Amino acid sequence: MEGIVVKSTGSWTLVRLQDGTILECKLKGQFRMQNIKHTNPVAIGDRVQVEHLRGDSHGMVTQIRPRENYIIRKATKLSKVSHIIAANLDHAYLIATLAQPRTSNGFIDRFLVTAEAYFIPASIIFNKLDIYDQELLQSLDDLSAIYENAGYQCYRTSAIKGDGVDQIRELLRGKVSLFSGHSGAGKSALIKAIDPALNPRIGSLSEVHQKGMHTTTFAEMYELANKGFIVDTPGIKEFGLIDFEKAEIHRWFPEMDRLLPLCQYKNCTHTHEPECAVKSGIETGSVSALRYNSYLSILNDS
Ligand SMILES: Nc1nc2c(ncn2[C@@H]2O[C@H](COP(=O)(O)OP(=O)(O)OP(=O)(O)O)[C@@H](O)[C@H]2O)c(=O)[nH]1
Ligand SMILES: [Mg+2]
Ligand SMILES: [Zn+2]
Repeated sequence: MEGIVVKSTGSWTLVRLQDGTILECKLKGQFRMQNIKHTNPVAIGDRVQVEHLRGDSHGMVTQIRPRENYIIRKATKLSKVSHIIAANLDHAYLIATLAQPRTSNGFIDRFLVTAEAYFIPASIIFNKLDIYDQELLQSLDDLSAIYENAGYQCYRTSAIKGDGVDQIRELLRGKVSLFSGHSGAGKSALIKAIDPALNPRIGSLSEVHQKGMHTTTFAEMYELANKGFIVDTPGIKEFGLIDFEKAEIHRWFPEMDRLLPLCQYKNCTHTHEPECAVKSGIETGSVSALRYNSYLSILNDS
């Protein structure tokens, strides 16, 4: 039988079979051995072959189909092992907030760079709109302009009040999508708002730090009423990048990559070189200094 992995806890893998039933499965031992670079041998969204003996309460994953794509990160930039967040995705959404807890630009850019490098279309959803004051609404306008100029759609929602939720529901229709972001940004609350029939656990915020409480502990794929699939993921603190070559990093900043043909040197790193189109772009405003600083920081870490 064929199915899609909808949850994996290490010891158990839940597979959604073609008829929609969910079967608890074990993994054949060989998968654990094959994939030592990754912490997880099977990822959410993997298409798998399952053996299910009559009368048995659980099945066995016997084959993992080659992935069309996947998105991956390290827990921190120093980690040796990487984690495949999900596979076979149509779109990845970063759920960001400007308050409680604020999502940093560095985090947003590392997420976007990874999505670019793994060829997964990405967008940003700014959630918790209901708690932004005038000043935050102004910085939201500024940030959205920066990211839209770079080529990323920005959306605004309040999972609590319901603003913007209809639009997101339509984006997810018939697609396999991922929600990622910091703990407490409202990934699970947004999923609940999109499809009230679903019951992902929604957390609280710690009173003192206004940070999330790591409520979602395992990634899980939910089926929406509109035939979309959405992967809810545990909040992450850092988006550790997978070893990039210094020379390739600008390729994952689309607005900088576009300018490379205008740089004097074909292998311009946009740092010290003369006649650099990216650096003049910062002066004329076609490249944001914020994004350029993220680029430098990633370059520096690689
Ligand atoms: N004011 C406001 N609060 C929200 C909104 N969305 C979520 N919250 C609150 O933020 C807290 C965290 O929400 P969750 O949905 O659990 O956050 P999460 O991103 O899934 O967090 P993890 O599962 O820990 O990664 C809860 O107290 C929610 O009620 C929103 O749009 N506005
Ligand atoms: Mg959650
Ligand atoms: Zn350059």
